[in-house]
Amino acid sequence: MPNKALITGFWSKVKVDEVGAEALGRLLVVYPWTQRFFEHFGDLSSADAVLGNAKVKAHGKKVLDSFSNGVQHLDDLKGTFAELSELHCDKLHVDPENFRLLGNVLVIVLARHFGKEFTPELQAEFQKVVAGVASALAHRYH
Ligand code: HEG
Repeated sequence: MPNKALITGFWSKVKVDEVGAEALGRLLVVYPWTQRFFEHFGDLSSADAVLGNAKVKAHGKKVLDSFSNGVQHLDDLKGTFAELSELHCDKLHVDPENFRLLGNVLVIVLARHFGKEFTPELQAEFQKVVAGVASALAHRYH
């Protein structure tokens, strides 16, 4: 179980809209096959297009708001993400490996935004959170 006080204290400083937009944008640029789920979002033809795409920004915020809800429920990630796991598995058919990729991109974006403040200790705790969220979202697939 991650150190809850450390994680929630840090998370209160995270700008969810900015970090969410950048994390989803970078996912789509770094792992271009993830774009297949977002073809209806319009222009994803270059890194600038992806990072400037209003639908990507809005969806990144939506995803990170949901992730924030998980941060508030670290004791029950499975229950918290049960419905979303069904949605991503049964309806969206998102390969669960992508949840792990997004988690790691999120760690990189946090390191970029917080620099030295994102200490190795904080990263260690945070890796547990992203792994827990990815695993909860993947639950329906098992
Ligand atoms: Mg998913 C929709 C959360 C990773 C593809 N995702 C959503 C929604 C939420 C969400 C809250 C809206 C659900 C609704 O409308 O009821 N997603 C979420 C989380 C994470 C995640 C918390 C991981 C931390 N999603 C994820 C990944 C992909 C993906 C990695 C694909 C690479 N999500 C996806 C798609 C939709 C959602 C295609 C529907 C988008 C739309 O058309 O509006």
